Amino acid sequence: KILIIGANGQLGTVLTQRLQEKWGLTNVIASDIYPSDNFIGKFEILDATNFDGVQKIVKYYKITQIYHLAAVLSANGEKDPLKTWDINMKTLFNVLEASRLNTVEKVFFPSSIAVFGDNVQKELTPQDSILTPATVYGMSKVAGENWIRYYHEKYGLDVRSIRYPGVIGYQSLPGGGTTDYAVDIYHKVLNNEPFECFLKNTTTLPMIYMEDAIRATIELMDAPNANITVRTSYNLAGMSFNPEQIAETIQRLYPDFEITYKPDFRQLIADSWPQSIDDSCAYKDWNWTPNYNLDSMTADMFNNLKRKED
Ligand code: VAH
Repeated sequence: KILIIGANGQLGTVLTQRLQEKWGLTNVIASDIYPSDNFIGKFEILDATNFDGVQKIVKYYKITQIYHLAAVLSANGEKDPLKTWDINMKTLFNVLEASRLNTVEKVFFPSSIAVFGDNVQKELTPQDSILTPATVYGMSKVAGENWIRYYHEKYGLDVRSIRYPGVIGYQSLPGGGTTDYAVDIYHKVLNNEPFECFLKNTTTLPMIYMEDAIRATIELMDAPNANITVRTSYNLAGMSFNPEQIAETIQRLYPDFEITYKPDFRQLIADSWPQSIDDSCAYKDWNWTPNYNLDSMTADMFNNLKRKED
């Protein structure tokens, strides 16, 4: 039985559907802090900062895998630093303890390129870079990576993790990330609205299309235990682009689309992040390779967003 925590989130929404397809509706328990309208499948209201709440579900359903996808993201997280730290860490501790003390065999913990700070190689950032993140969200992911390695070393818990780049998808709206301009831009085009970008036109960031991000997650979790040599979190690369480049791919299809740039506090966060990622460990250990580039992502985004509107 699979438990997804944060099933209403940007990743959780899509991963839940994919896990239902893979394991069957009755074997997947989706959960979040608030209900999800017209959800198909098993759903539990769960505040994962409450240990008893997490353990109750793990015991009742005899959960064997947990995907912990609940967190306060980078930009939103800066509004209340100590609350962000508390939520991101307490939920992880509850997942790790409820897993160790019960039937859970595998745990997935999402990390992020937000773990990297100013003092790393910005191009093809190495897997074993020094981690001095600029945001509380990034700090909570660095701490989380060390805690999951600790639970693997001390208790033998099979916890696996990916440092996601900015994730772009049509299935869900993002919540408070620094890379979310690249999701919002597609919605603005289809609403015939001009787009004001909160990052500079030249801000290149590592990104990944939702289809690739979800496939990477499943492929990592399906890989033989012996192949996993990284027990903090795997670097993962999809593509890299800046606002000017994504606007160009869009203007090829929508010539009248207009973009203006009005950098805000999120520019400082983006400037502290890498421009591209070296994901050779993911390739070596579990054959990772992305399928989507900026053009094929843009085509797929519009095909699906327009279908949703029809
Ligand atoms: C954020 N979308 O912006 C998330 C992600 C790499 C970015 O961590 O916070």
